[in-house]
Amino acid sequence: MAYITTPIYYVNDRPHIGHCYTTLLGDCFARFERLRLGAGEVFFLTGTDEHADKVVTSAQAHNMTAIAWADQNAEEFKKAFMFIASSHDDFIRTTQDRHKTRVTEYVSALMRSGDIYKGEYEGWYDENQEEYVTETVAKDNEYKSSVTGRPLVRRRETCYFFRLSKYQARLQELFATQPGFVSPEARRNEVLGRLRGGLNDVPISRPVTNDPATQFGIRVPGDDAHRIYVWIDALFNYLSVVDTDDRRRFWPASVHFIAKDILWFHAVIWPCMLMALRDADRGRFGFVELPAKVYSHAYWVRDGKKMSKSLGNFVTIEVLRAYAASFGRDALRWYLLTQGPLHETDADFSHAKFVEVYNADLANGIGNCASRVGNMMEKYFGGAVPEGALSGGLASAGGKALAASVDGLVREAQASLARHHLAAALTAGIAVVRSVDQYINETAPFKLAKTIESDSGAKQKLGEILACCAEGVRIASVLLSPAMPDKIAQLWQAWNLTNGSANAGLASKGVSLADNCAFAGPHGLHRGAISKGEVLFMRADPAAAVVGV
Ligand code: ME8
Repeated sequence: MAYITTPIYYVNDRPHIGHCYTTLLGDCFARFERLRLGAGEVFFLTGTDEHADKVVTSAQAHNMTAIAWADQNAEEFKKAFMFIASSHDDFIRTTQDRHKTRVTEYVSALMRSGDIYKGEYEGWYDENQEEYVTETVAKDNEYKSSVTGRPLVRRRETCYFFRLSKYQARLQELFATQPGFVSPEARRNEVLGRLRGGLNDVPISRPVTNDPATQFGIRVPGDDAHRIYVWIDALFNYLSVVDTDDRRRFWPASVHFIAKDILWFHAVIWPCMLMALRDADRGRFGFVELPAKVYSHAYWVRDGKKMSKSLGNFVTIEVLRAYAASFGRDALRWYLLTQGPLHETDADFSHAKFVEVYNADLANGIGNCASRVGNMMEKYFGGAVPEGALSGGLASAGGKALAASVDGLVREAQASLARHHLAAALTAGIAVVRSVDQYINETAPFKLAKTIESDSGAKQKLGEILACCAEGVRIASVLLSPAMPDKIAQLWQAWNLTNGSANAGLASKGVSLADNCAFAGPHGLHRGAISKGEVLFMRADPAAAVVGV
């Protein structure tokens, strides 16, 4: 069972590369998990976070109601995720009743148990911005508003708190007993460092006033004068969506993909909320185990600078669409997935790098290799893998070496996946292609083909070599399919693999990824009807511009 989530994104504006990236990570990982476990065992969730003040403010600026503005932007997110071929099983909007009812239920349970209580909040308030700022931010700005420069005022108000402090010891135990709870390591250390400072209870409500921004949100149960703070509302989405009779089996989440900006909420507040909920009512919430992992990636930047509205340097959906139009959607996915900020370091979106990676991995990599092998198979054997050729090929020293190399890379890919190192898993797929290329160079089937008219032994040998090549390409295609679903589907069509080996549906029949990818194993290409098909990726000219960018 696997349950994979992305953040739910604010609908104050349209989606950009950052949002697409995290959803793409979730998608690629979900596709790998479906290969490993079968489609029915995987649930992948993305969606939008709507009850934010900034949604109301930007709606007002567009002369629209908050919900109409949210509707419009939620549609943009859906379209963007359809464009990148996200395979999510559900799309949650926090303004949906199914979510709101659950949040009310969860908060009520926590109020009953005493982990949510009414208290007084005191802090530095920016009157113009209508928000509290933390002590650190206030101090850094000499107790003035960072926006208007006016003095901050000390303000007290009644609100509801979550008893976070009570969970400090249990949270520390979680970090000790589940060292992989937060990844990568640098992010885990960051959280541990902050935890040493101790945990304070956190306000989880905002007062409702005449200002429309304060009226958009879920009310605190039994107290209409307060609404639930957007973050508490938002985090609960991960649970509310699967808290139904048919989906509860998916809980707990196997991985929450997020970026480093929202790590504290996911690594600290969220697990404590879940512990509190479980304790509040074991009968109802006994199933609420803790998530296995919070995976926090770094940022996409442009020309070394963080993307921001004021700098106007966002890689927009239009830019991404232009790349997809020039190179294909799978090429865009490949670039984002393999060159993105998956680990600690930020990644630059670079045209030169895009073209370089496209040519190396795709046009000259899987594209060229599949086409060479498909062409020869069709030309010399009418596309039919000769009977016994794969086992024959495997008996030779070259075949054995190829099989060993491929099997090693498949293991490497699996180990990388277990650590959520998607780029490494995908790169292992390309390394399989490189092994096949090397085997082709060593065995020189092109040369051998020239002698098959006069030498029947040569024809048999050629069949054996090509069967081994095709088997290598098949295995590479399985490992690459989560990144390039369109192109690999096209290849499987041409190679007649949709109903047999390499089929993503094999897992549902109980075939493990390891067995699916075993070189010359039971699901290997022992037979087949391979046609050369169309070129998967045309070589790109590094000097050519991308139309629309
Ligand atoms: O924080 N590089 O929503 P949000 C990489 N609603 N990823 C980026 C990015 C960048 N430059 N910019 C944004 C929120 N992201 C809350 C989340 S979850 C319960 C509530 C991605 O619209 C990344 O995944 O500000 C980041 O964590 C998320 O968008 C923030 O999206």
